[in-house]
Amino acid sequence: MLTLYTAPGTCSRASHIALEESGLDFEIRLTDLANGDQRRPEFLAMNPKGRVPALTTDQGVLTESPAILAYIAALAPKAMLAPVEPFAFARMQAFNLYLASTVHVAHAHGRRPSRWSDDAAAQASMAAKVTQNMRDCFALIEDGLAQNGDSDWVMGGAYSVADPYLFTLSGWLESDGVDMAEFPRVLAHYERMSRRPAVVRALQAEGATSI
Ligand SMILES: N[C@@H](CCC(=O)N[C@@H](CS)C(=O)NCC(=O)O)C(=O)O
Repeated sequence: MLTLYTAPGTCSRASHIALEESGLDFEIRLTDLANGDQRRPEFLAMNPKGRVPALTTDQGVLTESPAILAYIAALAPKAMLAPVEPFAFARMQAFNLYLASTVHVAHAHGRRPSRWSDDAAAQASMAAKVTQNMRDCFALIEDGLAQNGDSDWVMGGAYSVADPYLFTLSGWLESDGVDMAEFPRVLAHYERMSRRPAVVRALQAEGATSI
């Protein structure tokens, strides 16, 4: 059995949507980050990183969104959630790793600057850069989407696990001070994703009242 530890509105939403798309049997454990669930001993015994997402499997625990997303795609080949051709698969991984290592980290400087400095002025200074950094990241993503021709999806061909991942991080733009309308292709992708039944189911399970 697969169990996803997830928290509403966080990066773990991408893995949750991918599981909904996959047709696999799974359950979710909602983790209350504001309440410190992720720092409780029972959570840390499962995932010492103290973060979501974490996916428990019969073979052990998986962490890191790009790894979980690729695993879900590999486990459910019939759902066709990742390209099979090696170069296309590597390109999807490059996109997902950019979201994890650059876009997510840019966002986190606003929410959790204490990860990088104890100095209040340095924290404020880092937080002040979030809007511009997110805008720069999404300008790059928008340019990438522009090269997709008629495709509705991030990788330019079929839907893949890159789509719920982009959808999830696009959802952070407003709180980071960026109007998604600055990026028409990102906005159209977000709206398209919002209509997918798997996305609606995942958000309902999170208890989100609106998208
Ligand atoms: N590199 C990890 C990052 C995971 C992460 O930072 N998750 C956040 C939510 S978006 C979290 O659990 N934060 C809780 C905390 O920092 O205490 C990934 O991509 O999955």
